[in-house]
Amino acid sequence: MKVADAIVDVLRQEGVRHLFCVPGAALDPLLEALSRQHDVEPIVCAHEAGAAYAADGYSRASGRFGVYATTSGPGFTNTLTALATAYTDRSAVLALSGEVRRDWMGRGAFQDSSPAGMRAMNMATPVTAMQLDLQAPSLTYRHLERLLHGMLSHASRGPVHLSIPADVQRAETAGTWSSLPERLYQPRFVDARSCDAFWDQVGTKPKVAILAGSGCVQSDASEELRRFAERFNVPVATTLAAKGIFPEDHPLSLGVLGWFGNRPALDALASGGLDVLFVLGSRLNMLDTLVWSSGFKPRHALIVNDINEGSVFRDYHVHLPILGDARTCLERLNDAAPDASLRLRTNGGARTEWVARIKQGGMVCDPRGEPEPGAAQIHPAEAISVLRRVMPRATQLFVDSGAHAFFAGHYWTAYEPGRFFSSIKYMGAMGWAIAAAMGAQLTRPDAPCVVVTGDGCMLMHGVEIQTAARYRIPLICVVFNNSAFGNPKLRADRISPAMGQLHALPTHDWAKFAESIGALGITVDDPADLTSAFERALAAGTTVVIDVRTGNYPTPTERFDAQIAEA
Ligand SMILES: Cc1ncc(C[n+]2csc(CCOP(=O)(O)OP(=O)(O)O)c2C)c(N)n1
Ligand SMILES: [Mg+2]
Repeated sequence: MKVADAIVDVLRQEGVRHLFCVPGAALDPLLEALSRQHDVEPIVCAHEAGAAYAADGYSRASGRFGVYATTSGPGFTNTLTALATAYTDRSAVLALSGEVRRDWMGRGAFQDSSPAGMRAMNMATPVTAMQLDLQAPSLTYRHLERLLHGMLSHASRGPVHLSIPADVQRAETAGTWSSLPERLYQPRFVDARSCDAFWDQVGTKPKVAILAGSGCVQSDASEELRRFAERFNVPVATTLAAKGIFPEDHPLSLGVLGWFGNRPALDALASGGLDVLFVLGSRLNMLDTLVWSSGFKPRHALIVNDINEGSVFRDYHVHLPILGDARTCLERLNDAAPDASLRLRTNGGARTEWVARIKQGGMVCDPRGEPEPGAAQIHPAEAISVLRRVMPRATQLFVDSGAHAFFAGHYWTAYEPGRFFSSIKYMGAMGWAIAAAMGAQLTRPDAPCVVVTGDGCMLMHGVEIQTAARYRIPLICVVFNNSAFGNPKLRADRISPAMGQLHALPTHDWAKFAESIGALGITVDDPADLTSAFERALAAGTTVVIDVRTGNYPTPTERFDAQIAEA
C-alpha cells in the first residue's frame, strides 16, 4: 500500500469522516489517495487557517480528533495561529503537511520548508504537542501511532504535526494499524486517597460551591456533576469554556464565572464570602478568575481536581489537589459511604437560602447602555435573547472574538453540555468560530449549528462561508455588524476620538457578500424582524448569513468592572 493510502486508512479506522484541506503540489499524492475513496471526505477550504479551525471544531464537537492537510511552505505556515489555538485549548488536532521531495531539499526548491529549507517545523514547535518528519516510508504506522498517542494523552493533549515529503507519500509501505485503545480518548482514573480526603477537607462549613471547567467537558462529567450538586445541594458555576456542562436553567446554576460572567457566579465565588471552592478541570486562568482576583480565595479550603499533574496553580493556595478525570472523581464522591458525606449532606439546607439570595437579582445584567449617536438600534443583547428563543435547546453555538462574544457569553443560555464553544481562553483569534462551526456541523449534524461573529471577524475568515455553502453545510452565521472593531473601539474611544476612528469599519453588506459566494443572505435592521429572520434561517436548512445591523453598545462586562476591581 502507498504511504498516502495508509494514512487515509488509519484515519478511516479511527472514525475520522472528514479531512479539511487546501491543495498544493507537495500534497498531491495525499489528495489523490483521498479522491480514490469515500470513507474520509476531503473538505477543500478557502484558507488553510479555515481548514485548521474546522479541524479544531470537528475535534471539540466529536470528542475524537480533527484532521487537516496543507501543502508545504505558506500552506502550512498559514495555520500557525490555528495550531496555537488548539495548543492552548488542548484540542486534539492532527496536522498533515506535504513537503518537497527528499532529493530537492536544501537546493532552493519552491516552497521547501523542510529542515534544509525554511524550517517550518521549527516555527510550529512551540504550538504542537509533538511533530514528526516522515523520512522513511516504513515508519508510517509507527510515526502515526506515536503522534496520535501524544495528541490524545492527557499529559500532552493537543495538536500534533506530521510532515510528509511528496515522494514518501507515493512510496510503498507495509504493516497494519491496530486501533487506538478507548482509554486514550477517554482516560478514567482518580487518585483514591486524595479523593477520599475531600470530606474532611470540606468539613462542616456551609458555603460550598463548584467551579466546573473544560476538564468536565473533556471527561463527559455532566451527569455525575448534576448528581453531586443535587445530592449535596451545592451550587455550580462554570468557566466560559464549560458553559452548559451544568444546565443554566437549573436552580443550582450560578452561570458563568469570569469575563462575560453572570452575577450569581461572581457574587458566590469572587466576593470573598465562600468557605470552600471545589474546582473541577479548570486551570484558573486570568479571564476565568477575573484577573486572578483575590476575592476568589475561599475562606476555608480550595480543592482542585485536575487530570494533569503538570497543571500548576501558582496564584492560589490549593489545600487539596485531586489527580484524575472529573467524571471518575465525581463518581467516587457520589458513591462515598453515607457517613463520610454526612456533614456535607446535612448542611445542604443552609445553602438553599444563600443560593436563593444570590440568584435573586437574576442571572444577567440589565442590557441598557447607549450606542454611539446615529448607530443602528438593534441591541446585541436583544439579538442574542431572540436567537436563544428561536433556536432549539440543543443548538450548538460557536462564538467568535469581539464585543459580540461578551453578549453571546452573557445572554445565551446553554442547557446541555458540549453545545457552547468559544476559544476565548488564551488565544481568542478572530474568525475562529466561522470555520470551527463548519467542522462541528459536519461531525454533529443532529443539532443546528449557529455562529455569532462580528464584521471584523468576517473580514478575516468570512470567506469560509463559501466552503460551507459549496458543501451544503447548514450553518447559520449571525454577523453582529456594528461597522467597527467594536470591542477595542470601546476602549479606544475613551482614549481619544482619533484613536476611536482607527477602529471604525465601513458598513459592509454581508448578506450580499454571502449571496455572491453561494449562501443565503438576510439583512435585519429592525428589532421587530429578528424573530422572523432567525426562523427563516432555521427553516432554510442551508448555509445562511444574517447581517444584523447593530450599534456598538457597552458590553455587559463593563458594568462588572467596578465589582471586579473591588473583588
Ligand atoms: C487575530 C486577532 N487579531 C486581533 C485581535 C484583537 N481584537 C479582539 S476583538 C477585535 C475586534 C473584533 O471586531 P468584530 O469582529 O467586528 O467584533 P465586535 O467587537 O465589533 O463585536 C480585535 C481587533 C484578536 N482577538 N484576534
Ligand atoms: Mg464589529
